[in-house]
Amino acid sequence: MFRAAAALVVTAATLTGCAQEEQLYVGDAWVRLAAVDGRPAAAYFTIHGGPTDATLLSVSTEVAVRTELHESKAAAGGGMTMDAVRQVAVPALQEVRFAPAGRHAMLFDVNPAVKPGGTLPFIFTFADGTRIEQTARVIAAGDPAPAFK
Ligand SMILES: [Cu+2]
Repeated sequence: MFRAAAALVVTAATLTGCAQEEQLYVGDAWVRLAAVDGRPAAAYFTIHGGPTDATLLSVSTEVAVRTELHESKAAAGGGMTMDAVRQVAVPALQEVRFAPAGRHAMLFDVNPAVKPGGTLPFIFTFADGTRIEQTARVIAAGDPAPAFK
């Protein structure tokens, strides 16, 4: 009995002392391939701000020739339009979501060997030189967004 209780206390102390969730990191990354070959794919993810403000400069993957940061908006005449953005601010300890109908990374000239069901490695580069690697799940154009957790 006593031993079990002591073990629980140690576990709780370890979790509390772990500062990992306060570091800048990227989670829940996924890619929706285009419905038509040759059209760009889109990558979505959530950036979790660290202890200081950060600025995302680029997202890249070796299977796409070019990647741009985009932001979708409602178009004046109805429908959606998207603009390229040069950088995205990630305030300290805030979540910045890249999600359908909002911000995304657009992947141009994706290697046709990339198929739904796999994963792709991405590198996220920030203005202070930080580079974070994260793997994204790949889904088909018509698939629902994956549920994480
Ligand atoms: Cu786009």
